[in-house]
Amino acid sequence: MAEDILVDVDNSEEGRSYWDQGDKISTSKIFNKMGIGRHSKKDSRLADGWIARKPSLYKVSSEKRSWQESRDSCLNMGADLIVVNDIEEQKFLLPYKNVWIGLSDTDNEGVWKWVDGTPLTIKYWAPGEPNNAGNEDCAEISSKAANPMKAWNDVPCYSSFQYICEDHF
Ligand code: 2F8
Ligand code: CA
Repeated sequence: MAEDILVDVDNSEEGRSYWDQGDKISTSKIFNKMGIGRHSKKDSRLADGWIARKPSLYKVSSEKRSWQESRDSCLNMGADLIVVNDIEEQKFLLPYKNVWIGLSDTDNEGVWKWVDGTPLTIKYWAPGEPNNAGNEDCAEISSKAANPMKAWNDVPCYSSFQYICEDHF
């Protein structure tokens, strides 16, 4: 947030100023009056196709990448891969298949970790997963799961999938 300072009002162009000559006005009031205050990060994200679901914003990629390249893409946008914190967030994922989520066990086989460092507590693995069938260290939403609420699957991190970035309001 820019520093809010008091400035002198220049009323030299008659009829064009909102304030009287000699007034002191704060820059935040000027920006609000000009509409600049409405151009928040959230607004520009929404204009760019991000989906709002409090307290987060999500962007579903159109392109496919490896897990790490997907994560880097999210980080480059000031976000990260999605962290599924509760059942409501898992429900939000229902329409999306074959997308990366921010979960991996690359650092320590069998110890699944979210990108934000939170431990894996609630889990929505498909039956029999994660099975590490051929060095599978990254998690996707499987398109083959019978129950979409139990659909996570571990796959090789070099696999190419779409991905979901998450940012917070
Ligand atoms: O592509 C790897 C993927 O292959 C199968 O799913 C189609 C495995 N599922 C079962 O063995 C039930 C996945 O575990 C594996 O990740
Ligand atoms: Ca698997």
